[in-house]
Amino acid sequence: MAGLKPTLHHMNNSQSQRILWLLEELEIPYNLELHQRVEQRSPPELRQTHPLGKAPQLETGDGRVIAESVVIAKYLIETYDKAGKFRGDGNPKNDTLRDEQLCLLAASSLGPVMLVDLILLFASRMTPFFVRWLMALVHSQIRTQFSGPELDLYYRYLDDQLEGQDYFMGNTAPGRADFVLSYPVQQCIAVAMVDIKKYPRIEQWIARIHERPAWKRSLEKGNGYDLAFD
Ligand SMILES: N[C@@H](CCC(=O)N[C@@H](CS)C(=O)NCC(=O)O)C(=O)O
Repeated sequence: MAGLKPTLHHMNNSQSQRILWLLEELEIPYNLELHQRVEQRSPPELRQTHPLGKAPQLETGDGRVIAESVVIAKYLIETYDKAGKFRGDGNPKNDTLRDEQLCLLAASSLGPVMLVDLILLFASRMTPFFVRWLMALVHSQIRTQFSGPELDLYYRYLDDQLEGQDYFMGNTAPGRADFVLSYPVQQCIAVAMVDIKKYPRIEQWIARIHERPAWKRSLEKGNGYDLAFD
């Protein structure tokens, strides 16, 4: 399996940046297909490789196409990280259960709350000018009563998880949970959904990621990573 050359279908300004980053960290040969958003949506050609038509998609090289970032990251690490660099630092607390829990928190807990808030943000922008204030008011009420407190709960939890370590999976290198969490955390910051200053360990974690040569290379190889959507 490790002899296969995977192909990443990557789209600009999207969560597939985290998979591109992982591929660069793994330092393996891979093909990169760059796709461009069309009016914020994925382009039709992405439906030719997978019926969901979203990014990221990973062609494994043996006829299989994997969707879902969490699973793509799992596949890539299990297949190519033979030295175990991205599987935790050996501290028993940074084990596979923690990795799984943090990945699911990103995908099933934090992600949906972020999506609710993002949809309301888009709704405000799409509402005709003369009634936009009304949509903005609804958004503000929902943020005060629901998405704000929920995001704060998750961010405080995540900030605590970084106590005494540089990455969610330890001190030596990022693990799958770090790759997976990098997108929702950056997305919330990009649209000012959270005040990152309130979560100093997460702020330092993001800065640490941005300093990694593999992250920088992933930005150079990709086709843009602007999550502000303006
Ligand atoms: N749960 C999937 C979500 C994939 C997804 O929704 N990707 C977005 C990019 S951030 C997309 O392709 N959106 C365009 C569209 O749905 O038209 C994952 O984790 O990979």
